[in-house]
Amino acid sequence: MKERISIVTGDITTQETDAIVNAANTSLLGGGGVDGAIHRAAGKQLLEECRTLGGCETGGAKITKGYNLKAKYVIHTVGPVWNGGKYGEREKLAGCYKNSLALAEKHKVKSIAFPSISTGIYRFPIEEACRIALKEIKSFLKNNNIMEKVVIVCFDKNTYEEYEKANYEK
Ligand code: AR6
Repeated sequence: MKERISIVTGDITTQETDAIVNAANTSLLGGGGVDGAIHRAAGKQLLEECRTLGGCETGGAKITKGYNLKAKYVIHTVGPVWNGGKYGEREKLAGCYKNSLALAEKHKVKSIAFPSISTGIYRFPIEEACRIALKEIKSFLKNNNIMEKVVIVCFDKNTYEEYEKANYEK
């Protein structure tokens, strides 16, 4: 199990996995943070395809092609904005991982890279976000033998350390 999960620091747009996950917003029409970086790297055809999708609910996921990226697919998911934890934020964040991985499975994706969903502009507390992410990834891998690699791409050292810590907790 642990050998199928890797935690790295870096830029998700350069990952060579079959799919990369985008931490988008409900419009799916681009934004700042990792979303902006993915749209810049993929090229304007990505936005054109996103326009046809009709947005996405928080916790949901939709798939597009990767265009100029090395990844064949981009899975766009919408994390919750943290508002103190009483608005179903944890369940919605878990939904991002569950629904992204289910879509990946449907498209026979063998390797996937995730950013740290919701812990940037959306302010989800990092420690709890890491635990939720790893719990969902591990429970998916337990029941799926096609997925060879799940990479968690951390943009900064603190995020990396928090995921490493959460990964060795259990
Ligand atoms: N590669 C990997 N991780 C990155 C990259 C990158 N190139 N760039 C930033 N991160 P955020 P959110 C990290 O804010 O909190 C957008 O405007 C970043 O350091 O991108 O889910 C959307 O359109 C942080 O650790 O996503 C939404 O409106 C993590 O990715 C909103 O932001 C997530 O930070 C979504 O907010």
